[in-house]
Amino acid sequence: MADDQCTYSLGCYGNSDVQTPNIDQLAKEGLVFDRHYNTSAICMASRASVFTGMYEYKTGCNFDHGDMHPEVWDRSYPKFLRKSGYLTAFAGKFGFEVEGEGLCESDFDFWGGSPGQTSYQTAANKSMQKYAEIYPHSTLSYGEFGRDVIRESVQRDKPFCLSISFKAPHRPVEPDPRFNSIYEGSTFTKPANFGREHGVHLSQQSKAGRQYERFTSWNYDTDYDGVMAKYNQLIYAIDVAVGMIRTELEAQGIAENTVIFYTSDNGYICGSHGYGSKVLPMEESSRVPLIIYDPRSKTAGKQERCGELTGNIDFAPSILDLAGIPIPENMDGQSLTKLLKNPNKGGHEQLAFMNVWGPGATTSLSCLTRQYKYTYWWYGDDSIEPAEELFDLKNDPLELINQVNNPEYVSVRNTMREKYDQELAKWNKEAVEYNNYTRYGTLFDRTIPLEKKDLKK
Ligand SMILES: [Ca+2]
Repeated sequence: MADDQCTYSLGCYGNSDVQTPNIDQLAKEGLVFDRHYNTSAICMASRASVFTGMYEYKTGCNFDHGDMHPEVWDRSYPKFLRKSGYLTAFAGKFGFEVEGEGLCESDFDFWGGSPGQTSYQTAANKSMQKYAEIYPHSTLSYGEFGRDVIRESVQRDKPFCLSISFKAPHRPVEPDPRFNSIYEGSTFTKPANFGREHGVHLSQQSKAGRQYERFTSWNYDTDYDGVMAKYNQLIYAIDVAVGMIRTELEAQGIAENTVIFYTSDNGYICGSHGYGSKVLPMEESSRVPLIIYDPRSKTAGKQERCGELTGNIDFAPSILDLAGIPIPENMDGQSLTKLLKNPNKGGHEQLAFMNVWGPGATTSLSCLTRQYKYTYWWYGDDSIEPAEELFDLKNDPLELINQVNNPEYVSVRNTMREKYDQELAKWNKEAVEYNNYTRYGTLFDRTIPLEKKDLKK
């Protein structure tokens, strides 16, 4: 799992300006998902959902909100797998802490994890120091950690579950200098929705956070090629690490019996609509790469793609399913293994997307279906009115036209409002009562007037 990697940063997702040969090869051999979303597009909350298969309002875990509670962690995929006899391994950015247990190091047989944002300096990541001499930059150190886990598991003749959470390409911009030549002097094609002129139709609320000013303060407007060269260089090293791991699986003779997932914890807006960074519900930040390679599946080697709706809440149930462990009912996600057999049948009818981090104005709830995305921006003040966005992603994948006031979309809008209300009802019913989640049941309610909402963050 990468950190802050946008979908359009890989050859297998249509970018011909980048070099990602190992991930592209994985895509060729596996199944590529074209509509995979992180239901919260921010590091901490997304990782909590990945581990537990639940929406953020049930993990109760995000920056500004609080740590995960131990009873939530107890139902995470590493805990279930270890109980079932798997060796468990984790390296990189864990992303959250569990109350009273910290990083849960003792739940893993192999530990290369680190607190907080971790460091690109391998020597600064305590659990990874033994790799620092050969791999002073952390990205390749995680590849080497992976190789060690694979070797050791084979020696012990035990099944294993290895989770690597790369720091790359998250800021600070510190790529491994050994790859400085890869994109030297390169130019990169801007996305077709790049720039402020493609953001005028987006809500005022979405412009109230730091994502809007970062279009200029992070130089997407003035130095797009320079910024993207460094970003893509960070991803290039992940690609090399993926190659290291796959080579070791082959060398140990277990490549035909090992399933690989490749994804990112959230997407990244690199100047689309005149924004930068993540968090917001737009495609660039909420949608991420997902490749699953199961050498035993029917789709393996057929270069197929999956256009069904999937989410980060699906990882835990999928991993349990692959291991033959029953999926607990508290999980919101579903196993993706059926899609590995038939990529045209399955996935979600609808998914929620949420942001409850950052300034109150930028908090919002969205409902996604196979074709549409509806967002309710509840916030208002002297200059901003509550707003709705409706995008027809099938006919407008770049989100260039907000259809919410288009008479031709009245019936779609009404249906999407209903589906949104269903997602909100789930929130009201199931949100944890701690860490400040229940108040959003009122804030996100379309039918409660603004003056009855508590605007204080
Ligand atoms: Ca992230």
